Amino acid sequence: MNREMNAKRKIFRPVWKILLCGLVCAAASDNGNLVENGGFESGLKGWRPFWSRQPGAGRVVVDEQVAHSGARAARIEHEGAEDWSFEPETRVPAQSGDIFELEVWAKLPGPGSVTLCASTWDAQGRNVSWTEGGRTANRLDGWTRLTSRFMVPAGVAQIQPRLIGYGKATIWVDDFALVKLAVPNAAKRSNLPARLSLTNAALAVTVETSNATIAVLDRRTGRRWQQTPVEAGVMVTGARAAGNRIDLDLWHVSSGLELRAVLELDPILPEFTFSLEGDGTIPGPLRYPCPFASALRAPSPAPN
Ligand SMILES: [Ca+2]
Repeated sequence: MNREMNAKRKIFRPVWKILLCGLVCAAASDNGNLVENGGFESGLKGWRPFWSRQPGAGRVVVDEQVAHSGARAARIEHEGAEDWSFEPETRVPAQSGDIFELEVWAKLPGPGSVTLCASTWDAQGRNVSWTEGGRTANRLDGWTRLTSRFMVPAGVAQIQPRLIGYGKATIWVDDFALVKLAVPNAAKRSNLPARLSLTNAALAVTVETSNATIAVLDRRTGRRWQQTPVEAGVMVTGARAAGNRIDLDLWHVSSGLELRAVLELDPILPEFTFSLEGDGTIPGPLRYPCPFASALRAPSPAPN
């Protein structure tokens, strides 16, 4: 194993400490719902036709016996083994940094899954993501509220809320909502430095506060590793450097949680640790810290 590889392995020894317990999550209100007829009281008006990967393998009907609120809900019946999609006609202009919350009440007493999410589209009308902010549920015996909150990534000009799922299922849905949220004061990031760096004899580690990514320069070889901000879902709201550590205040968009991160660079060795903690529960996997995309192109480590 050459020296560079040895050094690289040592660089990527981050320590992920995540402490999350109990959280109160803000709810989308009826005010500002951008989806017309999200409660299906006007039947399927304003909703696109049901789509199934296997043509003819499913449908949506208006159920007048089972409703979460009002007199009607939509019942999705899917007999196929693959995926399906059901979405309102709503497509909303959006820009990077906008925050949206999706909400639906669903009942899924049998097999199958349902995912609340949005597809995102660039200014040329090309798809960017099919499952932004995806929140997936299986087996919901009673009416259950599902929510998803996401921050619009760079390069997105429009969002399209949707429900998708996989497999044979009968799912009741009602009170679907899409709300654009005000960015909280804590996330407005006044007086935030653009970047903070730590340096020792071997490494220079830089945090970009605009997208919460980390870049690492090996000062001995000139090699640089850069994280890619893939659906990080966090916003830096505070950043401070002192001694050999950087403290970050982070806002986790989908949960509303405030997280704290500490990056510490060893005084001598080509190593740093990254710790992350917060109090609360999060609705899905935490996709942070971001991946070091450039490391994917590095040669494979030698077998042990
Ligand atoms: Ca209803």
